[in-house]
Amino acid sequence: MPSLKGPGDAQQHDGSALRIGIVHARWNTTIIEPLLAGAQAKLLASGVKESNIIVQSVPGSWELPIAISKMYSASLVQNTTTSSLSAGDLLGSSTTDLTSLTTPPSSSSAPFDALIAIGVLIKGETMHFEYIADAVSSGLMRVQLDTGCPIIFGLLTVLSDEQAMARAGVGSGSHNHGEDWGLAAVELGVKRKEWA
Ligand code: DLZ
Repeated sequence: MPSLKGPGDAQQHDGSALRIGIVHARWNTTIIEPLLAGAQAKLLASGVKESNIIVQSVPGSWELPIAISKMYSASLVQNTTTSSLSAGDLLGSSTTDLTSLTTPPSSSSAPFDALIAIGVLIKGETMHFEYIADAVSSGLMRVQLDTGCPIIFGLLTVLSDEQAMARAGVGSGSHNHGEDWGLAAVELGVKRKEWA
């Protein structure tokens, strides 16, 4: 019997004309890595060119909204000037680790069609989880509505390591939610062009 959860039957969308940005937190790296790989795999499988997938990292999920916001506005600057300014230049070295750029520089200077924010919050003994989950969710939604750029919500908010692994495709029978986020980015990127 098919699962009640999930986005339903996968829609096929051609991502070959899209430029997609990913910002991921480094906190809980062992869970982040398969999620990131799953998202990248589905972007590539949908036809997004490797050179049009830009990946940056930040220390933790708290930093995702500002990094996503700056990454998007930097791509607008790139598109409207002949400057060689990179998204990382605007983000500033104090908040991002540019050495973690895991893909070659983009061949395109077009604005991003969609962005994916990836983070993993695992509940601990304090209120940290609640504050960060709430603020990051609101922050990402704000950037999405303010810019009109789809921001895919790749923030796992889980109560245990086991729940995190089950959602990152780690272990038998588990499902990698990063794959769903990659497909969602392509779908929203294509639809955004249609809505324009
Ligand atoms: C501090 C903190 C804690 C306790 N837990 C997490 C977590 O589970 N997942 C995550 O992505 N980040 C966590 N952080 C780090 C914060 O997001 C942030 O990077 C720091 O507070 C610095 O602003």
